[in-house]
Amino acid sequence: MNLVLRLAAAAVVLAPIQGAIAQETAPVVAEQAYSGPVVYRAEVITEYPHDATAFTQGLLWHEGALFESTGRVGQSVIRKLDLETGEAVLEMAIPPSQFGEGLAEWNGELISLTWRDGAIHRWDADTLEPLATRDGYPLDGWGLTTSGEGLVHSDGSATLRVLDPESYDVLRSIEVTMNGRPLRRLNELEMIDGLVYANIWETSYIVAIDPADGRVERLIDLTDLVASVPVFGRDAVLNGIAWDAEQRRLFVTGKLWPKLYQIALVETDAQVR
Ligand SMILES: [Ca+2]
Repeated sequence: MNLVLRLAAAAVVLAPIQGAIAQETAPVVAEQAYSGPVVYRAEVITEYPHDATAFTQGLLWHEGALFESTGRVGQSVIRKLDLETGEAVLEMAIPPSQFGEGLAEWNGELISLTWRDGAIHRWDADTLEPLATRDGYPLDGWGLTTSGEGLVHSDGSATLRVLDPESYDVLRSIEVTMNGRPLRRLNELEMIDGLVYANIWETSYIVAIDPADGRVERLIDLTDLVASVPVFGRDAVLNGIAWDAEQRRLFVTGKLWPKLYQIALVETDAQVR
């Protein structure tokens, strides 16, 4: 086992995240001084309804409302949600042949990715009217958020890319590492207080990455929350992070989850090895 969460005296193996760690790298010796991420657990503050048919790919908070993008061919939409009811206030479909992915806001426009269709769509954030589409984007689209530099894009690998928000040119790449090892499967993203938070696909973990050097500074263990969600099937994974910067509220949900949660992060003594 190359990744162990040491919680008090007990050692707990974080098996689900091991697939995200590149296998070619050597395990870190457990006796070394700890330099890994600070581990947090999540405390649920409030739970809200969420459309259990929504294959959530992108989630963000903008001007007092929640916005979501969903995936699956023929079912992919961009929607503005009422937080209290989970109902869509506005909804627009992306072309039915395309598989929707991540969502970000930039200067009053929403920008949405597609998985392997090469299309990046722009939408008016007030009306969700489609504004423009760029075809031919060469990479997988997974997650998207914004930083002061531009867009931050994930493609399921351990590499984040900062994109020019107009041309989508890659301005720079960020190689993400945890304890010195590449961390793959970076999925839905959210910029919070200078760190890029990322869902790790098919795990119960969110990490917070320093965009300057790619180092994982925080690991949020949502195992208990995920276990409490009444969902079935391997696709119904934790995915979706939104940050209300004004009220400092952190929201998470998952694909096909019937609930969306406002959570608080509680620091623990656990360590990731
Ligand atoms: Ca997000």
